[in-house]
Amino acid sequence: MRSGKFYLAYWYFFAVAVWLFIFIVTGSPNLFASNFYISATGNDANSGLTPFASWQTISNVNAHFSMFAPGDSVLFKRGDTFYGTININQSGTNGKSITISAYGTGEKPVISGFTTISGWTNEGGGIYSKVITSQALTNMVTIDGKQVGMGRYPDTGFLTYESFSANTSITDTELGNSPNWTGADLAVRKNDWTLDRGTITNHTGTTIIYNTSNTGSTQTPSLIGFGYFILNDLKTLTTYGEWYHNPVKGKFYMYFGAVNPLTKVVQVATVNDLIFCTGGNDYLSIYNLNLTGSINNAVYFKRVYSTDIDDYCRIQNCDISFCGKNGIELGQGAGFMVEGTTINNCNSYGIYSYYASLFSIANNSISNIAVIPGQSNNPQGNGGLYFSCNNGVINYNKIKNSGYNGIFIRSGTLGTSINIAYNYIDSVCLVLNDGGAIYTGGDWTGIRTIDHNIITNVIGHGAGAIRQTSLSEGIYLDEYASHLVVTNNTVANSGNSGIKLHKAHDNTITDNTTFNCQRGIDYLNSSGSNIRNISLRRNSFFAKFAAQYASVFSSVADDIALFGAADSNYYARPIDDNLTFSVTQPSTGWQQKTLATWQTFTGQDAHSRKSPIAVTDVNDIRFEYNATKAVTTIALDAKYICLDGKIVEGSITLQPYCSIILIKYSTPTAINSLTKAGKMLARVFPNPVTNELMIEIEDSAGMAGFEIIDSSGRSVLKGSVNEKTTVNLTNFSSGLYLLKVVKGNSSALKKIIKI
Ligand SMILES: [Ca+2]
Ligand SMILES: [Ca+2]
Repeated sequence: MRSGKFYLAYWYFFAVAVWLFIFIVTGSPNLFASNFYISATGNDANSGLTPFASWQTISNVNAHFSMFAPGDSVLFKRGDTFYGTININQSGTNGKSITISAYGTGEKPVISGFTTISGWTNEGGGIYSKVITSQALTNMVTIDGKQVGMGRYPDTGFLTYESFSANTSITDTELGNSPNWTGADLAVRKNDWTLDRGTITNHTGTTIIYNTSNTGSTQTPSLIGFGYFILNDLKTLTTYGEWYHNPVKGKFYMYFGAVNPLTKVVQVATVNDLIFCTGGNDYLSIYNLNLTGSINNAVYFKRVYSTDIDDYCRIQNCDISFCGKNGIELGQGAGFMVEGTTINNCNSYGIYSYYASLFSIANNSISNIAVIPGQSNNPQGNGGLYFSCNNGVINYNKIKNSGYNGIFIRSGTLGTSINIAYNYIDSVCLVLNDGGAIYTGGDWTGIRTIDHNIITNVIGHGAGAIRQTSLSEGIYLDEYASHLVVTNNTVANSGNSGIKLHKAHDNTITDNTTFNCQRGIDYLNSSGSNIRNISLRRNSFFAKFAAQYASVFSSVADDIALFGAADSNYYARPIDDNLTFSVTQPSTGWQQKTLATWQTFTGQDAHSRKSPIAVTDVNDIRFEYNATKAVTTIALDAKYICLDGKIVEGSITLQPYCSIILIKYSTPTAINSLTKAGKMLARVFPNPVTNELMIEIEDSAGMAGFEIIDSSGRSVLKGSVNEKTTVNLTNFSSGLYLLKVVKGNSSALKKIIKI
């Protein structure tokens, strides 16, 4: 029988081998290919076959697209801007991709769907308008290069509804008849993870009836007290930058107030997608383009039918920005690659795939995704990456500022592997709650590896929700998540947990670090007896503040001791290192436990430890991480102790995608010194001791021996010290002990009080 580890390696190498093959065959030059050139100063009557006979427009490219052959390239001139949608309707072949890219020197060519507004009409009241041509209701507007949200009421925050009827109406006792919002849109928070949007079909008095058929949402509010706001109505335009677009009348409005609109550059996305492909075309390469300003997606491989499969499509070294929906959407396909690409300011996802296999998403920078409430057409979800997938890698990406999840992975069937490693994810769940920087769930048999990711600032926004606290997690193994290997990750500053398992089973969680999270590790079994076979080893769960827990275990059954095997972890809260476990189960209710009582309760964590020392000031705790590919050196302003008891000073080095927690360390005072004839031999700290006793030899050269003798004169522990060592006295009875240290011909004794 093959071990899980072998299995994982096998499939990983398989995936890499296939990728290398794809790269070699599609990356080789095609001697018989044609290049077609397009420049802003070209002429569509030209042949397009040389830079001097270039075409001029995207529409001319589209008119010729069906004549392009495998291996052909469509090249846009660098420094120029082109408006419209490139419609792909041809496939390359294995080794002869059809390429859309750049030629010349300078900045990447811009494929833009933006219309820049000039010649405003003053409508009075600070509102200006402009007749524009747009393919649909726009969902992306910028002022001076910064995205501004659709006009809304109220301008910020949420109103609260006091009752609701199914998925069709809400009643807000503070809402009046005027203005009447019939015909506007309703953005309604229905639960922690849903901000739905629908058209208001009737507004009478305090009640709004709405229709969410356009989003397909069947969600019903879970409780009263959630929030809502109104948008997509001219009457909402009351503050600078708010806009309203009426595509039926072809008119765009913006509120400027006293600001002169001529002093502002306003751009409105008027094109649905910038690169569009449907019907299933393969071997397409998109390189070196700047794609900006779409109502929907910048790059869209559309899946209408299950036969719309776009295989071996690659996007590399592109800059994608200001997408009303997704940066890149792949309906379905194998061999999908997005690398070296920036994706900024999208209202739904950075990259979304309904189904991908053999994919590689690497070295991309994705930021500001779904951060404007109500601007997404998805009632749930949204975020950096969404993949329903088998066999692929998500490596070395940087994801910053996401309205909901950072990376969402679902599926992974038997024999497949999905590797999410070396990503840096910062500031997620800014709009919705109950999500994760890395979120996955489902009882899938393929192996998902989450390795060496750095996650900082998991927010879990409470705006519009009843619950004003975070329910968001660094790494979230939600319902029935199985066969995950979560290893060497760092999660810092999570409003809820660092790592959460909700009814998850058969997972390995090793060598991770959580720092300054409300809950370091969090097991929640909310029904049945679902959490089993979890291996939890060598992790460091570090609570910075006294109100945080190193670990939280709760279950609706008395089965916490059956969750799996746990050992050699650090459960540390040096500001108050006692009741660091929160445990809830039916027979005992909620209890706080110390490491020692946890060990007794579960029989687990025999070699797990608390903080090596206590602190009285959290400012003595220092957390460092390295979210780069290079080893970094960090200068230290003082002497520090690591969780394993190692003392460091001067500087330390951090390996790529690693972190370290340091606690300021003072050399123990004289009351802890062991002396022989007035000469310092060793120090011990702390004394009195609760759990761990540090023995430090004064002259670090050479080995020393130690022995602990109890009050009856019995030797209870012996060991050796090379410079220093930590001795765990957790399981010792309280009372007086004698510590003997022997070095060379010298020995010294010290009374130790165990409390
Ligand atoms: Ca407003
Ligand atoms: Ca109300």
